[in-house]
Amino acid sequence: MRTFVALELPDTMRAEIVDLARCLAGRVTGRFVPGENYHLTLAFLGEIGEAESRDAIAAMDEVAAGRGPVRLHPTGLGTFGKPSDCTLWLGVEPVPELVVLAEELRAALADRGIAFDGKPFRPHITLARRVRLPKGELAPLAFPEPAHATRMTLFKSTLTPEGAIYKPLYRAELGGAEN
Ligand code: 2AM
Repeated sequence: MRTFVALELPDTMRAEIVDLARCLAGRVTGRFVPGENYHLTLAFLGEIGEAESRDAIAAMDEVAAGRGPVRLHPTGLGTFGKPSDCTLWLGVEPVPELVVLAEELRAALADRGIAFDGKPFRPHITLARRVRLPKGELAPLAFPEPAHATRMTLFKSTLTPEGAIYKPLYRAELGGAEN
């Protein structure tokens, strides 16, 4: 199965990002991600089997133990790829608690021999893919308020012609709710 570990977003922030994406959808063309699929990836594992998923869960539990919620502070829009065909995302400030969480998770996965995409961690929430950006600046937009993530989740990703379907396989709690 195709998997990744990500932070789930608090409901208020998710709703605010849906509003932001709605504004953007009026200004750029692309395949917008449905709100229920928003997440912030910490490690993309790709294809793994049952044994590796058990080890990944153990790594998540080890890293989540004793850790509190992680602050998510949206910083602005960014893109991967060329302006005529890019991925459009909402960037999140790489505060130490978030960067350390990703680093510790990746180290705990590596300790168990689990491979993952080793690209440097750039915290972001993908809003749309196959985006064609207009020339010039996008008009001012309302960005979501900072909030705290309380769940680190192992997701199974099933790719379909209509888009990816994400199913939570395991959730590690990051302390109490503090939104
Ligand atoms: P993206 O949103 O920037 O594409 C599920 O695909 C999640 O894992 C997405 O958040 C995706 O980031 C991320 N991801 C990281 N590395 C990936 C890779 N090599 N292939 C697919 N998705 C990857």
